[in-house]
Amino acid sequence: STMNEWWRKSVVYQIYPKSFNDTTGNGTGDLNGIIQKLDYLHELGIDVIWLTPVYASPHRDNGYDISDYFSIHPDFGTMEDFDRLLDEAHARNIKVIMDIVVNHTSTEHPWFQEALKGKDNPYRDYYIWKDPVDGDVPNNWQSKFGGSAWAYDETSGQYYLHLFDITQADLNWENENVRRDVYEMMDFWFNKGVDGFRLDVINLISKDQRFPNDDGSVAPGDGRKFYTDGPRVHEFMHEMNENSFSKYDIMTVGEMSSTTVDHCIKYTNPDREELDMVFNFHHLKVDYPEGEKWAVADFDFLALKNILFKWQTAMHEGGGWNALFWCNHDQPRVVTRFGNDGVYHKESAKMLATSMHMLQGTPYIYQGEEFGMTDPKFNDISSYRDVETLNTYERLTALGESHEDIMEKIQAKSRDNSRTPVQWNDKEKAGFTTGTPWIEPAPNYEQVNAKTALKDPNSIFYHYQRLIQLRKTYDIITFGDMELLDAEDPAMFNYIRTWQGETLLVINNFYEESATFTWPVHILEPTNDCDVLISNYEKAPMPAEAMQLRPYESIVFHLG
Ligand code: TEU
Repeated sequence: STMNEWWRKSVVYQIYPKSFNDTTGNGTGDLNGIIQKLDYLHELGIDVIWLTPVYASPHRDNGYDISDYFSIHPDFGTMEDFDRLLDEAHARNIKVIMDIVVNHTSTEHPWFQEALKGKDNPYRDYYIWKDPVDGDVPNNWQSKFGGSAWAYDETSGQYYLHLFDITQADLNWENENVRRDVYEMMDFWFNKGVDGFRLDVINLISKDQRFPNDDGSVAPGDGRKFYTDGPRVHEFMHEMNENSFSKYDIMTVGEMSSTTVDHCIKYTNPDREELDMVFNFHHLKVDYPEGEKWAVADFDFLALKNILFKWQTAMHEGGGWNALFWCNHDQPRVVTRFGNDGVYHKESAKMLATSMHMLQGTPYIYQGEEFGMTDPKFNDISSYRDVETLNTYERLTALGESHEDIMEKIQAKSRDNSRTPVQWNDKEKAGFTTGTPWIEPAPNYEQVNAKTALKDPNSIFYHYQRLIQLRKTYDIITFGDMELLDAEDPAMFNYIRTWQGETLLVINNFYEESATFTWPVHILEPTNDCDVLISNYEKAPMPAEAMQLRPYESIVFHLG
């Protein structure tokens, strides 16, 4: 049936290879570095690893600008290294999914190089070219990385579209040759034994062919209204599924920086044969005041919990499936952003893990999250590497903002927050490299590292290990209904899962201040045969009508 696929009970570990583990001393992580850590990942208990792009690329956007879909970037290793990684992972019953970027290619891709040769080149229409309008850009769309989404090509006197960096030219999905080439490329990787794809910004591939101006009715700089969930997006996803995915026992997850729950039900309801699950990011925009990412603001907890709850119930009712995550290579570290990376580092990291992993969906753990890596809070712009961050520094400087204000925003929101080297131990460069790392480790690597975590039975690592085990043991976590409790409470994220007479009561205090949990006696009695599946203090409190929760206290009671 459509509820027993392996990926519904899997936990996925996201690897950003550039920052994972370097075995050559060139300062960037590589595929052999991942092979070296497969036993560690097996110990954690994860089922799937997701590699962000390792293809040939000029690395203007760290590999999300692909110049050859069929080769491995030499910094990461060779195709033989990749094949060995696949074999070594499969030998440990770990599946491997790749990141695929088919909304755009690097402008160094041969297709784009051909397209530049002229309007009559057969590859010209692989991309989106428009004549100037009144001697200027074709419309007012803005690139996600700042500036116009149109770049001028002197030779042909036309503009090409780039929703991201100027070196990331959007593919023209109206062109069936593009679609055919993409599906054949996917088959190449599936035939090598790859177990699935994470599809980058896949809900942007269908553009409204009228290319209307953005009328400003959506969050500034996001522009999602005109190029998010476009007119033919579901047609293309179904065609991709029919031409490629459906032939293999694989999993697919679509990345949708912004979208709607109705579209996500359509993307993931199995009857539609499109994707298996989707990432959406609305819960990760609750500290974007008026939709503005580049601002320093407390997060809106009520919005956070109600967005998570809305996606849980709507997708459950609609037959959709969520990817569950707090962070990835584009987001700040969750324990700094939504928890406490100081005194209550351990308790808050465990609370955040439990609050996400007890939901319905497939959980994703981002490298280093499993032992509580934090934002690096670098003080100088020279420590940052990300193109979006560097563009933002320039843009805000030009707007006259002070260096201090800009650095505060960058410390809070830069994508480099999650791209510093994984902290393996307390040695030089956190055990990531013997050379000069492409980006410095966070200053706290002597205290926060995998080696220390493995030696501490109360570490965040073993909390994640147990959460992963619980998902395998208790079907209620995968299949159960979800009911939010205390919806208006300003500090607790409490919910109930029910399934075939079993009940999970999940209680999370999101803050340092003590909170009073009132037992939902209308649903179940606070009896002593409620066992505690997992908690984040030495001793969990006994069930009682009113329970005083400690800072960041998190408890999962099981009944039935
Ligand atoms: O990111 C999708 C995206 O919309 C980004 O703007 C992301 O949501 C934003 O940076 C969060 O602040 C994907 C990849 O994950 C990202 O690394 C790439 O830069 C981007 O697509 C372009 O390929």
